[in-house]
Amino acid sequence: MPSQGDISEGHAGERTITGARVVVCSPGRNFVTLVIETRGGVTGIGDATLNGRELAVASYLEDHVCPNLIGRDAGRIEDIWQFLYRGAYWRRGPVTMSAIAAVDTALWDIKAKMADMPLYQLLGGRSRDGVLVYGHANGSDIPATLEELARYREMGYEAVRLQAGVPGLDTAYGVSKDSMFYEPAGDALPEEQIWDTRAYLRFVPELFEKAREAVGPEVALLHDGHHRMTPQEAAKLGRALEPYDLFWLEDATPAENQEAFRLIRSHTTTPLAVGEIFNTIHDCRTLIEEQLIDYIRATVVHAGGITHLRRIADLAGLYQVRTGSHGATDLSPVCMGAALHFDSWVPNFGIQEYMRHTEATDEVFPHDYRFEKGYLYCGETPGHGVTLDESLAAKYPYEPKQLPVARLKDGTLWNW
Ligand code: EZ4
Ligand code: CO
Repeated sequence: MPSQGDISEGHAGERTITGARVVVCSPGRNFVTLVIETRGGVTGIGDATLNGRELAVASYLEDHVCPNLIGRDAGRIEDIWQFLYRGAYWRRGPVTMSAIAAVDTALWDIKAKMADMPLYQLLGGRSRDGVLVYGHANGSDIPATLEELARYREMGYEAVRLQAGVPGLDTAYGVSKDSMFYEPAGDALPEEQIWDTRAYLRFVPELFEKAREAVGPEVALLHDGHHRMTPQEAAKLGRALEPYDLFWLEDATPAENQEAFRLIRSHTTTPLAVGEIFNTIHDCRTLIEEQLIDYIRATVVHAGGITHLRRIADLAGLYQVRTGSHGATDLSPVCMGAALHFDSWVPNFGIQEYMRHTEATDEVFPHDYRFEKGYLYCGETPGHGVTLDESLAAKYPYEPKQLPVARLKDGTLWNW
């Protein structure tokens, strides 16, 4: 491979990629991790988890990406990114972009370790001391949700997302049996849930009215519409929630049609967040350039790694759109570690989602980030600060699990 220039850059032999392999494990839920090894002995890891479609990314990496990495210079992060993006011919998509993200994250980990610096230093250094996070309070009804909210306040959270069971519906997005570890991916085949938007719209304003009464004006309160409303319904909800001063209303309507947000935006001042399922800058270009949203939720693992997320954040910064990265538990601690370095640097940071991983997950992925009084702090270990205990991971083999689906009362398939 003559074009890689690994002779001209000194010490390049040390950086030559000698191994790339995928580890799939399920310490409570499935995670896909890419491990890249270099001749000099430095290794890096990247998260490649795509909830409910894990093995597609594992195969994409094992069968199509890893063979392309061997012999390349691990220091050429940008060139490898471009090679994997343009070189596949087939661009974009969650499987491709999660695979690229895993490579990118592992290479940034390696570069930072070789520089003997925490990753945020390579991005330009800290813009802030700690990363404001929001936790998830959920309950089967309003009192149960408010109890959870109080529990998060006791733990020190300054920002809390509220989701509650809707009267008349047996199940609702965001509400589970074990509230501390809400995990939507359940069975090998999708659970079917029933959805009724009108029942939901009648209920949600009351939830936030009571929550605001309970916690006062300062606490940031968030809500996730999870793609279920039409633009008109979302506009109506945004307006109804204005008195309760939400930090954001997330995924108010599906966003394949970015222009759909014009209608919502023209009717409400409730801040809007979207983007957890986006995988490239093209998914949010109109949303950002027309200032149709306030927060972009793309994250390291599903949006092409640090290299691409930085491009999205820089575009967003031009339009006063801030970051609010996805941080559900189906993103592994590896993604969280990398995201916290990104968040510590990115000038237009807004907030970071943080659902606590289970103890089993934390043991499989030892990390140096820590939570204190509503903030997460990335550590000072060289790299992104997250490792993989492979022998422990081997004790938790892959388990087929998929996300639920939602249907309307008449059986029509809806957005979950
Ligand atoms: O449902 O990541 O804001 N957070 C979310 C998540 C998503 C899951 C899907 O795998 O919407 O809880
Ligand atoms: Co969401």
